[in-house]
Amino acid sequence: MKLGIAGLPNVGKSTLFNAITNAGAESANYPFCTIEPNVGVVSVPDERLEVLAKIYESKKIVPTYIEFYDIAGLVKGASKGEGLGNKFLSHIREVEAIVHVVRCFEDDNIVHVEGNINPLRDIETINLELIFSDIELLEKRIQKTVKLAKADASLKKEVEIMERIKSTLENSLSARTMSFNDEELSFVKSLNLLSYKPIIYIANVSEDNFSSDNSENPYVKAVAEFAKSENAECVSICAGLEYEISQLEEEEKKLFLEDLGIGESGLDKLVKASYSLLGLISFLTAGPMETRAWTIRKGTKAQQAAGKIHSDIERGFIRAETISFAELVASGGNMVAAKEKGLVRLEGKEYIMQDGDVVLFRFNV
Ligand SMILES: Nc1nc2c(ncn2[C@@H]2O[C@H](COP(=O)(O)OP(=O)(O)OP(=O)(O)O)[C@@H](O)[C@H]2O)c(=O)[nH]1
Ligand SMILES: [Mg+2]
Repeated sequence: MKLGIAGLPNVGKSTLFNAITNAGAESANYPFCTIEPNVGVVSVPDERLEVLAKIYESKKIVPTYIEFYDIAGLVKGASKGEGLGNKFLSHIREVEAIVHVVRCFEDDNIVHVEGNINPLRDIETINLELIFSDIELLEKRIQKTVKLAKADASLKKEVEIMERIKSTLENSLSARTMSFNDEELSFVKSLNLLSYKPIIYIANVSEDNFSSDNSENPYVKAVAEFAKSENAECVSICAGLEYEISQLEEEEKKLFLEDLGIGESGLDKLVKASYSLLGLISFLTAGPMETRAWTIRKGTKAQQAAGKIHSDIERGFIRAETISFAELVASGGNMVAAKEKGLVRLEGKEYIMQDGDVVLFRFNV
């Protein structure tokens, strides 16, 4: 489950990566500072854990994690090999979703590879490279499948889907702007197209006019509007500032955020949005030893979810005693009271887990 941080060179990708991961990746004021991707593991902020830990008097809290890749900057011509482009594109192909950093900060001291600030042009530059790379992939794949379809007519459908995607791409539109039926979807996903990967656009704004609400900033507006056209999300942050904040001690951090009038740092917002972008949700377990969040894909059934904790629990699954976090809190954190009110459900193995389910699995081995 990893996300790749992509964008033009020198737009603040490594700065953002370091702010999220504290990994200390090299960040410098020149393009192509990053060549090999940096990998960082980030815990997913979840306020529910602290509440549960209090209720259960847990000794420790174990959050869940996602991985970020800090990828090298792409430039125009990347899909034709410019600036090690093919290598960098292959790094993007390995991730499940893209965090696209777009420069929205003015700073004459920081080189912009295109000379000036223009978020929409930059988005288009990157997206076109992803699109070109996808077209090349599709052309090869179509050629191959057409041959195979001579012996196996069922493959004609695949050719038809690929042709349809290719013509969308040729109109400079990303594959993620298209819709597919359930049957087509698994094939489309298997193509692993860059322009079909889920994406979040990050408007990297300047520290000068920073506020918790940047929605009136014209650069941010432009990025947000574009994101909306792709049904994607846009988060505005100031990577430079977030990096500074990430270097502070917990107490200082709180004061600083209060000072700026922000309750939640942009990074927390970003990490949460990334988590849901990957189609992930958390179920929670709690007891005196630990309160813990577990990652599953949306739509996972109770028995498979149990397997996240231990394969024995999955194998010997009997039922899942489940209550939603909200209902537990509404019952004053009192499980006995919640049970009396009938809020604790006994779910079977086919139950589709919901985000924030607090679960006790009963099993038998
Ligand atoms: N003023 C300002 N400068 C920033 C901000 N974010 C990053 N920078 C600066 O921009 C320069 C490039 O930042 P990096 O994080 O190395 O950029 P990158 O996108 O990783 O660059 P490559 O790895 O070369 O593609 C550094 O000098 C940063 O300090 C910001 O929010 N405000
Ligand atoms: Mg970098």
